[in-house]
Amino acid sequence: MKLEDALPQLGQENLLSIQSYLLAEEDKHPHATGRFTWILSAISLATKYIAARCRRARIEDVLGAMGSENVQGEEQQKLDVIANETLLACLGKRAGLAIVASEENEEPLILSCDGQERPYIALFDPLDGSSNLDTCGGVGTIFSILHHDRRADPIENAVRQKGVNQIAAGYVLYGPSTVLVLTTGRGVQMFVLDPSIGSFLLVDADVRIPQANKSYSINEAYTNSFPEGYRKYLSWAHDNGYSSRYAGAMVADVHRILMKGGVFLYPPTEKAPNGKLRLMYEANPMAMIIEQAGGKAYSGTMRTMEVEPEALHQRTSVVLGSSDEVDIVLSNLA
Ligand code: AHM
Ligand code: MG
Repeated sequence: MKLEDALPQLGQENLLSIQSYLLAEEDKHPHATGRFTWILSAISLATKYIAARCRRARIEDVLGAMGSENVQGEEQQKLDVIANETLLACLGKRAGLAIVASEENEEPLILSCDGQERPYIALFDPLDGSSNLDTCGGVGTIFSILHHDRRADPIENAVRQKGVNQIAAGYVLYGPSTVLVLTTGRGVQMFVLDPSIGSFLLVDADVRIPQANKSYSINEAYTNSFPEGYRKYLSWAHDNGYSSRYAGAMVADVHRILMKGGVFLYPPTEKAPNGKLRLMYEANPMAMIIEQAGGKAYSGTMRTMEVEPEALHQRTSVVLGSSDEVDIVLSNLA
């Protein structure tokens, strides 16, 4: 008898948890120490907790602004702080991590200087698009994992690595369901949180972005302050039957593009001449996911993951999505 024949009631139900998936992957690497799996399991735990807090935010009265600003001079939402502390608490004690860096903290948190036993660095945006929470809109966590370079002096400099050095990247979208999208450099996997059992379950082991879709995602209200090439692209898209969708939270917008195709853009503006989004913990992890799914990701006319970072909180412009759609944008920027 085959296994499938013995499961008439379960049929095709998805019953592979992220933990089982990671352990199975670890098994394929004879020299794996388990530390990497341990770090990703901390992210899974933290984001389950954040999902629960987002869901109860109105009831617990933790919506709205904190009354303080983060390092970027942006107003912090109460849940930005809760999400940040949750990730720091879960990651901060995991063996294997040397440095943790967050959008919400000016300086990276150095967990230990003995790089030997701590080969990894984690960077994250704890709650991207958090102002959406007030209106029950989608928000997310974005993360990037790098190898720790023990030669860096001072040690803080170890975080400044190109996106091509990422060994894993992902995001969690807190929407009608909680979705975790992960890449460890061998394709893109998608998990959905089953709240009734508290596990992220694998629903797609090889996510591919459609090659084209006549859809763009941009804050079009800023059009007059975009560089000419972006205005030219938008005018071309208007004449060619494109539709527009913009949630105002990068995770929600990029997830839609990953699923359905299209292009996400955040160009330079007069207010943010280098772009608004952060290279190291927003643009780079999203670029790795999109490229691993078969799409493209650029900062202006340069591949995002090739940009040499000069600062942890550096900003960048973003053009990412279906390869054909990104090519059309780039042809207008040239
Ligand atoms: P945040 O990290 O402070 O939440 O800001 C990033 C967010 C992205 O999620 C989103 O793509 C962008 O800011 C929206 O900006 P705008 O309101 O200018 O369109
Ligand atoms: Mg953000």
